Amino acid sequence: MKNLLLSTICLAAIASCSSAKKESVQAKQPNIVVIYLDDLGYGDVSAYGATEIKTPNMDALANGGVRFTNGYATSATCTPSRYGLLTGVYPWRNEDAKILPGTAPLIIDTAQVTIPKMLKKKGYQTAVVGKWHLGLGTGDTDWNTHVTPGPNEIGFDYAYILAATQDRVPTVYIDNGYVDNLDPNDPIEVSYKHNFEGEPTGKDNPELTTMKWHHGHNNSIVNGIPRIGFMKGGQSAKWSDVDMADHFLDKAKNWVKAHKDEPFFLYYALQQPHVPRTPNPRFVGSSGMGPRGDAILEADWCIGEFIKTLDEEGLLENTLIVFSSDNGPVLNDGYYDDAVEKLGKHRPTGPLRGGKYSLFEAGTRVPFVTYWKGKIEPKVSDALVCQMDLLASIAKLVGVEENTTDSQDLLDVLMGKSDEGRDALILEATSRTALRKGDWIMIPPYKGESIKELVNIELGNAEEYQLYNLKEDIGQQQNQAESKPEKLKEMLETFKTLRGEEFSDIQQLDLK
Ligand code: NG6
Ligand code: CA
Repeated sequence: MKNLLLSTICLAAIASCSSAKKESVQAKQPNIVVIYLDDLGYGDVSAYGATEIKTPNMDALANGGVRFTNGYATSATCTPSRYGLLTGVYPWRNEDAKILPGTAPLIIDTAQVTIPKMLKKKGYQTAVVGKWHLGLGTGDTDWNTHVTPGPNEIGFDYAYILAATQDRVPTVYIDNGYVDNLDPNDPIEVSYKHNFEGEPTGKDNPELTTMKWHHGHNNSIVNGIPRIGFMKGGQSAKWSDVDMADHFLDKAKNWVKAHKDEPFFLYYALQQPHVPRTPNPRFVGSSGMGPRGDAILEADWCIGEFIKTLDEEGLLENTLIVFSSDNGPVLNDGYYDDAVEKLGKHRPTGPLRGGKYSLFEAGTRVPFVTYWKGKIEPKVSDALVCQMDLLASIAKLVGVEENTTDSQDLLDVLMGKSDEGRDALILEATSRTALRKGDWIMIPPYKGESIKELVNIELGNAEEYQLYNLKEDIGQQQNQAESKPEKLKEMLETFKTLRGEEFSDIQQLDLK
């Protein structure tokens, strides 16, 4: 009898324990992963129509989830887009949200709401692995001590990053605020103003370079590649460019494995296919398109390996994956690397006009996919969505109250349950702004073509207003500003309301 009682108690205990376990598994908040590429174009992915390049792992996400055809980065360059993504705030509200040098201070206020900070309230583990480019420190950074504030201070528990871009110094990894592998006897010095005595540069020592610069990129030489900015010391800490993709992939995979039992948010920010394009030798020649194509295939492989890890760890059914790019494509972004010469029939912009830096569509309209195995049904959505909307949508997903003005809760759209996207969106390209509303885009007059010739991209500047119907004219060939004055007026009024009166380019607008 006593035995029976004991075993009944035992059984009950086991049952309650296993049901508690089940409950905790069921109640576990979904993981969220943002896979973010650098300069990947709308037309660079085969699921988005590329025919000369095959990206099976990006395609698996795009064809197995919601593939947005009107998905936007906030901006046509990196820093502002990343700012918009993480804070849910239009980057033009922050005058520092412009392409930053490697020495720039952190541009996100440590009191500001960010996706990782918001998720911390719900007990998430949070990490960034890859490209940062949102500034570090408070200015005048000493790279030999704790570099702070940075990602750890805006909500990331773990941050393994490169400070700015692959083409900017310091060319070292930063592990939770400390330069990885730094030898204290060989301290790092960094300057964007002057070279350090005796240090070779791309400009003066072309014989030491293995990659040739075309414009900019003629300062310190690291691994044979001339960079933007000057750097001295830190020899043991310098990254290996050709191993960067594998290195970040390992960090991302290991972090996920270590946190698989907690809800997690990972911002996996790959560096490809930004310049300098340095695919690992395994990928050299794989695309037939030179380093740019090879770097895209390398990134595709990384994504596949990363997804495999989620699968092996049994995490895919409980993980929302967002895949996108920070801005549109560019071929020659400052190095001679055959991107132009070996392009063949490939069109990195797809059917869109412009490219990186441009107010035309290819600047900001990017591959944008949401994937969640078993939760999101495959579909193609034409809804207007922006990366800035992830903050409010994720808030809804995990049940946090956040007051947001710019970021819109589009969770149902991201989950493929609704096609009601945004009504309107301000797009930004190197401090100029335009309005997308419904099927229309209005670009105010802007002057200046400074980088146009160098990168061979139309920036979208014109002396007159431009108004295009993107549904009928995705390539932006028919300017209807003159023939549709009523539409133009309506667009200008919305633009003015959304941007606010205080902005200088608004004051120049002719609102007759
Ligand atoms: C530009 C660089 C370009 C690239 C870009 C930032 C020159 C001439 N050009 O200033 O190579 O680094 O900044 O790209 O230096 S982004 O994707 O990070 O915005
Ligand atoms: Ca970029």
